[in-house]
Amino acid sequence: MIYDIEYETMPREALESIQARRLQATVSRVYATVPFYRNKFDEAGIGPGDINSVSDLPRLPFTTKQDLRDNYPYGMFAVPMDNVVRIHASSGTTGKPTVVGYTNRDINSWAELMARSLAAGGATRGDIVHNAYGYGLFTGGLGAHYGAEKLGASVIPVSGGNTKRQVVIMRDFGPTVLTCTPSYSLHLAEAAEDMGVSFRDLNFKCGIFGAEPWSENMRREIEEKLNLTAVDIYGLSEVIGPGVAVECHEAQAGLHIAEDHFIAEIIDPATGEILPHGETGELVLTSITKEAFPVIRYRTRDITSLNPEPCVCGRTMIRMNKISGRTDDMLIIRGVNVFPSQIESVLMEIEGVEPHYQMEIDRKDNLDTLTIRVEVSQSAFSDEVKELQRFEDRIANEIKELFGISAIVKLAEPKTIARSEGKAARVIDRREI
Ligand code: DLL
Repeated sequence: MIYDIEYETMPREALESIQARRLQATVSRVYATVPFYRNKFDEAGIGPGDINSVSDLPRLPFTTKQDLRDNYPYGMFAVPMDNVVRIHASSGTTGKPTVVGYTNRDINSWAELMARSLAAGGATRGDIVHNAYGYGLFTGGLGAHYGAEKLGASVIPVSGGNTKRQVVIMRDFGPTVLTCTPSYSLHLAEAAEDMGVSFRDLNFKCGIFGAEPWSENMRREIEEKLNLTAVDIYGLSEVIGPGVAVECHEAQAGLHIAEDHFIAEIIDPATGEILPHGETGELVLTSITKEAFPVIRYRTRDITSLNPEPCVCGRTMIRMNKISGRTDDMLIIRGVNVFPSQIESVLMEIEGVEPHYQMEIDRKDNLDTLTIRVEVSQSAFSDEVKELQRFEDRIANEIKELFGISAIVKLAEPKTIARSEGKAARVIDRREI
């Protein structure tokens, strides 16, 4: 079902004129209300009057995570606190958290976007949504919650954690839609199995999974284990939260960006140069409807490409490919660039390997070493040391062949790698550089 048929299937020309008008209004407003933007624009010698169409966007300077940190906590807000009704923040694992605000109208647009996203994933008002995204400062829980209510579905606000209790709820309450991180969905599947509950007997038809990168092979694994259709949802707190882009269940091939609210560009992360459609680079987003916390050309650090091809679902909004990683989680191992998701893809191809793994990077005598700890299924986990050795060698060889990296592969016993309740921690980098 298409939730907002008018906007989601709007002819491109009409969409672009709406974008131009909204962009102009946003630029004028941030210039008038946020000293950071006014200074930046002045420095670049550009004013709101110079922005007349979407093609003028590249004339504006970028905004970075550091800029948001420098204005911690409320310096980037474009409305007085009186008009702010909600505050969220990013986790801040790499420094000060980023604080973001919403007006009443922002909350409403976000709920609309999430209603659209859930509908794109296959949900309708008759559904029961088991929402296991974390509630709190993280945008996942409340974002999906408001969207499910807006859609008219029934939402179970279970949040993350307390996994056994979640399985009981899934069995007894009959939810039909699952919302959580892809890694947590697998944790739920495993817990259910341990408790003798089979997903084949549950009522789930679809899952809307995001907040962390996951490969196509991981999707297959999830669809198989949870017996549902899995779609990818993308977003980030700085821009609004989840709902910036979502896959449609009809095609499951790329995430439609909500272009009536956000304008997307792809740039070369090293030079800042704009790349044409189809080329891979860093996603840059500009919000064009937000009131409390507008962002102009925000560098997301997420790596993807844009696909303007029409989609079978009828939506006209451009698609972005699955995020392959972040500019800051790209591993450079002895000079070779590789994203954790590329290694995940290789692992998931191998029979007997479970979707639970961790990469550890160390530096010994100035040489980087990559150790991949990966779980194998009970049946593949054999006591024969020779067998295990062969299995490890096979994985190491595949990685060597594909990426030219020598990895040390260590098979882990089933259920020994820590499970996550939110975003999975796949990489432990112990190098001190
Ligand atoms: O993760 C918002 C969200 C919640 C999205 C629930 C989807 C579902 P942050 O905590 O600010 O917000 O983290 C944003 O997470 O820049 C990406 O690096 C990563 N990310 C989010 N969605 C995806 C995805 C939420 N579908 C950061 N695929 C982003 C890959 C994702 N990475």
